[in-house]
Amino acid sequence: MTNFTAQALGDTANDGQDAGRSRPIGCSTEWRAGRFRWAVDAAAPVLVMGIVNVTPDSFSDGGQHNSTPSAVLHAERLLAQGAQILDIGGESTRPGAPKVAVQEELDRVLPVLAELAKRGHCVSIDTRKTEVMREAIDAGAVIVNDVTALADTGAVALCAAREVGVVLMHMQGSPGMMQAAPRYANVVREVGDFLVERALACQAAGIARDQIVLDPGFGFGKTFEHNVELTRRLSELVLLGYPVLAGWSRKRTLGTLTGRDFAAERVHASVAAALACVAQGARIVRVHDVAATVDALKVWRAFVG
Ligand code: HH2
Repeated sequence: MTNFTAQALGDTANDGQDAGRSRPIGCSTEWRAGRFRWAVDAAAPVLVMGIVNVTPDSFSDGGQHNSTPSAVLHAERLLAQGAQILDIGGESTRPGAPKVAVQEELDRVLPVLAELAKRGHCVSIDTRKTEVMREAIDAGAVIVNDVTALADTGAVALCAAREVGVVLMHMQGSPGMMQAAPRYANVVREVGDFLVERALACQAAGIARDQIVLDPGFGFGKTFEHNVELTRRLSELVLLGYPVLAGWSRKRTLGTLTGRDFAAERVHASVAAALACVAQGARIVRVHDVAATVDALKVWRAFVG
């Protein structure tokens, strides 16, 4: 068991106790007094965040939904399959992915996001850029999902002022170089410490605790061994007391484990990975294959918890 920073465990309140239970605990999204919250709720099912990449080059679905009508159709399909949140992204973060200019990213995501928000869906924006966050929130996004944990100038202040939910993810390095030579003395401890520091910085800037979700960032500046270790010990991050999001969908480590070179062939592996995380208390899973994941979670819930 890793000992995270003293601050981390000092204020986990009831969340920490819940998270320590042996059975998975759900989480829901809600708007209360005009504000979005992650409502941690023992009775709620695990949330499924469906991935909508409006990009030409995402590692598993690049180019499949990069026109507004096809992305909206895809999103509606994911909702029909049981997704509760739609995560809209306009810039690939795969290893070595090129940077996308702000305007280009906005042109990709805004029409899709605005249409889905107009239809009343719970929409999250997957971006690293404060400018994109701002316009996305104006267009109706209620969650900011950032693989850099709101590192961009003004991002924390913006999310605090606009009272959106945030997903703070850990990444070592940046997508261009992150897989070059990731190194950790103790990967679980370092990821946990980073996430708690970011969560506390967000809280100090005015983001409410119940708007914060943590994510270890599988595949982001981590070797195969780091990813396996983090997954096997995810319950230690759950004990930090914030809802944890697991984003294993179709990633390369799953290909290594199964011998599947093509990302689209990693559906079964992704479902198994999602369940391994849920078994340890993850409350949100970010997935491409919503139907398969939802079926698995229904069976899991009936048989396990
Ligand atoms: N993974 C990806 C992108 N965004 N966000 C969070 N919170 N957690 C993740 O694990 C995560 C993420 C990479 O997956 P994908 O969006 O399918 O690929 P790409 O970045 O190539 O578009």
